[in-house]
Amino acid sequence: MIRRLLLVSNRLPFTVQERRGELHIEPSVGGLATGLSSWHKSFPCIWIGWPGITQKKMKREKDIMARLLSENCHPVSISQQDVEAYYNGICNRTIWPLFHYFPLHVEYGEGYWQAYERINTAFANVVAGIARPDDTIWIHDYHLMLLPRLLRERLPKATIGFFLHIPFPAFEMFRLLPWRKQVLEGLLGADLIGFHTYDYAGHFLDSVHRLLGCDVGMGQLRVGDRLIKADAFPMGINYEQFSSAAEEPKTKAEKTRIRNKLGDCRVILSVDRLDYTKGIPERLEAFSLFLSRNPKFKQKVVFILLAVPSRTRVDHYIQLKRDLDGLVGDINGRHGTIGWMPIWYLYRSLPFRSLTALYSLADVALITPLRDGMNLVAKEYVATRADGKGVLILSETAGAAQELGEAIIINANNTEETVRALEQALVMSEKEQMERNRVMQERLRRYSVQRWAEEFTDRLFHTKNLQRQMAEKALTGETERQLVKAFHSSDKALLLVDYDGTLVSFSPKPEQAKPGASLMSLLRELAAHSRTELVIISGRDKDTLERWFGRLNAGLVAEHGVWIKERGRGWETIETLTSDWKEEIRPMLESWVDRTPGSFIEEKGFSLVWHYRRAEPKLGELRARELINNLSHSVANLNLQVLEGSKVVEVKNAGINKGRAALRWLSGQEWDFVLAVGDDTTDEDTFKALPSTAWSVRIGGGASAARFSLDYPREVVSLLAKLARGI
Ligand code: ADQ
Repeated sequence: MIRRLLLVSNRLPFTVQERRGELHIEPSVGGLATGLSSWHKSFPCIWIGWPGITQKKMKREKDIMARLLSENCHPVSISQQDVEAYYNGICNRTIWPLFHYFPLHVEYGEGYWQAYERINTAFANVVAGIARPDDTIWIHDYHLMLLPRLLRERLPKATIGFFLHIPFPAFEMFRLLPWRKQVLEGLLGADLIGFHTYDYAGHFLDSVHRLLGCDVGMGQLRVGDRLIKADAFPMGINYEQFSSAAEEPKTKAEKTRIRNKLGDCRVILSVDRLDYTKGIPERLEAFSLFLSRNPKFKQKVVFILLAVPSRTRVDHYIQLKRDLDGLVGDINGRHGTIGWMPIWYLYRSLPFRSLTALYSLADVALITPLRDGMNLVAKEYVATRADGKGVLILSETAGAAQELGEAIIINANNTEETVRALEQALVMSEKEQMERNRVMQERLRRYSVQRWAEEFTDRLFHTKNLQRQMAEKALTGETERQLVKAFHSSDKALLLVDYDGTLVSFSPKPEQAKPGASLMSLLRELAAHSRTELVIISGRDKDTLERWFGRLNAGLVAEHGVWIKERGRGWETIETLTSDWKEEIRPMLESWVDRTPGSFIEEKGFSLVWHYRRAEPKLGELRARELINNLSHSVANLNLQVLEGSKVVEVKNAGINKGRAALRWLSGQEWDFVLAVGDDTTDEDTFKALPSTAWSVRIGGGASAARFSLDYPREVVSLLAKLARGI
């Protein structure tokens, strides 16, 4: 449950504006604040953001600042110089174009980046100064991607969510950013990272995997001992507000006023911020071609192009404005007649009443961004049409297209397709219009902006709960003391310990993970004790284990149980195993090595292993899946099994596993203390073979039959040292 919410976004829900030398504060129109109005008022909420004026003015205008504070808005001050490098620079000249797949518009500059770090730090200082331990912190958008980490450093236990309102681009695009790792690390300070679509969430996880090498699966990953989730939360709108608007007398009056001006012309409408991502010139070209192809629509249709001024200090926007002015003039000049102007071009923001009046009279909404995180205008149009009429044409590269599949979906770069869509829309029967809209309206009504916010915060708490459960399983403090005490007071103790990933961390090459002198001396201490039996249960081949541990007074299990060596005895194999199957399987593995640079085959006595730790991670995972699939056809006939370890796929005789090998010790004698430690799926067989009183510890996260968990091999070594020290 939310006790108090700290909403952090670049802009506050109030804008400070200068009129005739005086500053006024006004609620920002549209956006998050309006959408969330009813939801975020149901509990204490503080908003942190930039009020839109410079540091100097903020200092001068103390009463404006006091008013903002009385509205629960905490301003972050930004100097004029930083507004340039941060807002007009890195945010709108670097991140915005790159994340919207406009690499040629991108400007990189070290100065921009430094401003980004500075402003994110300024935000962190303000938030950390306000935050209390039970606050929920929800950070919004691309201006603040470093903030989650900066806050995590200051408030390690905080509940932090992050939502990105623009697309997260595919790896090939994202990798172009010089500060790509810092951005990912910044975001990973959050507990939950939300995106509009699954594609964006997938792109993000893909980049985390490839650039930071983190293992990601099922939309989650771990950084240190913290679980982090990334998921899709398609943002909705305040449905009731739009659907009831058309019925309100003021909207109706406005609609009549506009209709009188239009006569009986059909209306095509588009509404956007004036931005090169919105595909406005392409849309106008398509409209022009539509008029040329369909002269019967001349004087019968009007295109109302509503563009809100945006980022007017950035060159590409200045140029776009010039181009549009020219293009609109061209088309009106070419197709217009006295008394009929095909394009009505409004370059301004309209109040809610006028906007919804336009939505409710437009026969067609032509929403064709080249790239858009979501696009709320498309949703607002459908919601406003309580009469069920109207046709939405929407481009597939808007996030909203994934939810509004009943619209006419087009590729905004395909002029022909856009023209055909306009033709189809203008002759579509009312029955079909209503059928399409009904389905979309139902969806939009259910998944409103309130629901979006609830789902996001619920999921954030759920992630926090998972973290807590993981922390409870962690073998620390009191539980660790109990384990050590139980061991020291036992008469007969059995220690079943895996090697790779448990006693030592993974190395790029298997032979590099040789035990060092201090680990060997610790193992010798444990093995030498008369009341304790140490068994190293590994997937390694027996020759390596013999070389490293042959002289230890310990039991050894090689190749996941194919070979067993009890204390003071020689190696024996538990079954009559064959290895002639290798000739059949090896060529398949070799072809996987050829297709996966960095991978290699390891041959053990009774198994073949394909290693892909050194391969490009994404390719490695993909090839591993393919290999397992392919192997499944061959192994059934040959009485073999396929084991998936950590970055390895191993083929071996069926019926062999570490659990079965462990039984050799477990069933042979009475133990009053048993501890098993391991790190991957092959160790789960050991855990499952243990009596319920045994202690079991899995290294790393993930579901496990083990009772406890530790994060790193160094913690296992420290635990074993505590056992050895008291002996
Ligand atoms: P935007 O790029 O601004 O938002 P959009 O989602 O369409 O794009 O939101 C625009 C908002 O401004 C709408 O609520 C709309 O009603 C309003 N608006 C637009 N033109 C207007 C006008 N002339 N007068 C008045 N109001 C107008 C970013 C991302 C989007 C994402 C949103 C929300 O770029 O992809 O959908 O955030 O996450």
